[in-house]
Amino acid sequence: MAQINSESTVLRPSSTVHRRIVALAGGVGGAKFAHGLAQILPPEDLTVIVNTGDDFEHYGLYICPDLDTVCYTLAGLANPETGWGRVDETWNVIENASKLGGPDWFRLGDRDLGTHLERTRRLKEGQTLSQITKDFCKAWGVEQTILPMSDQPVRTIVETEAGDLAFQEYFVHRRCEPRVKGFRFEGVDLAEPAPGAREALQAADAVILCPSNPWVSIDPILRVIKKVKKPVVAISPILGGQTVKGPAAKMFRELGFKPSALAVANHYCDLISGFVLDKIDEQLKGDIGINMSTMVTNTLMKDLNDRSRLAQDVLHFIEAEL
Ligand code: FO1
Repeated sequence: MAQINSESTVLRPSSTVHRRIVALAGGVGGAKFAHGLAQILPPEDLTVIVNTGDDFEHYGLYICPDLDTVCYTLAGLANPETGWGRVDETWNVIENASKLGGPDWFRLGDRDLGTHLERTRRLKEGQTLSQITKDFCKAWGVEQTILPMSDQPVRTIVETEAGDLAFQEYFVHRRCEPRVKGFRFEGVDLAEPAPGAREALQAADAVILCPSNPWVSIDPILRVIKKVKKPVVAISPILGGQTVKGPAAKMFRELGFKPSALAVANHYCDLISGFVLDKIDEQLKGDIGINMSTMVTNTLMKDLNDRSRLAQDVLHFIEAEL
């Protein structure tokens, strides 16, 4: 077990199995698990490919919520209360803009705004999102490879009974309230995996689908990278029929599936050879596909120790079963 001293100082365990891992991630759950992996694996053995379907332009700035959530979390800079945005944040800019009539439904903190300003400036200069992310990671001391799924824009559109909504409009502005009918990922057919993603997948011993929303965090990445020829393990983001955070369970229900770890396993059944579910769902183990190995463990990540313990469990499962 890793010994964790503080948010950013973690002693790696000495007796850990080392494997080259590519993790696909989006949202806060994905970032927390990726952080757990980062405590266990040598930095050169971990590549995180991050969903960019949630990206959008706001106040003329290019915002990449999932990419920033993963980077801030691995850098020890994430806001521990929300999981997104920056720790020790202040809100002067958004509050002043709001007093002048600007929108304040998407909370951009002062420190976070520095990231969006500099990213937007560089994109306008012609730099790619993956180059910018690499430079930002270096500045933040993130040694792992963090890749946007693509340098080309892909936009998740949530098809709802209230009409088609851009992802952040649905997720933050409308608080996931409209009933979901489906999803589409605009631009996905033209999007190439970011430079380095194919190579990382080729070199990987296994690919891990983090406990992120299958519909809007993992599916867009899978659509961009298309084929995965390595063993794939998924961790259920649904425990006891619910998500810790976010609308995944509601989405399953509205699309006609009873939300459960089993529904998640079925969602990925053509792709995965291993599935990790929470102890609370142990009774579902027998119903999960016969072509799949399963592991039951505690998947709740309440603190930093939970993240590295879960990552360690998943790496041992990969070693033993795949
Ligand atoms: N989520 C919210 O629920 N409300 C917000 O105001 C909000 C602001 C925000 C700003 C920067 C950022 O990187 C993320 C932010 N998020 C906010 C989270 C974001 O909408 C979601 O985490 C993802 O897009 C879903 O994976």
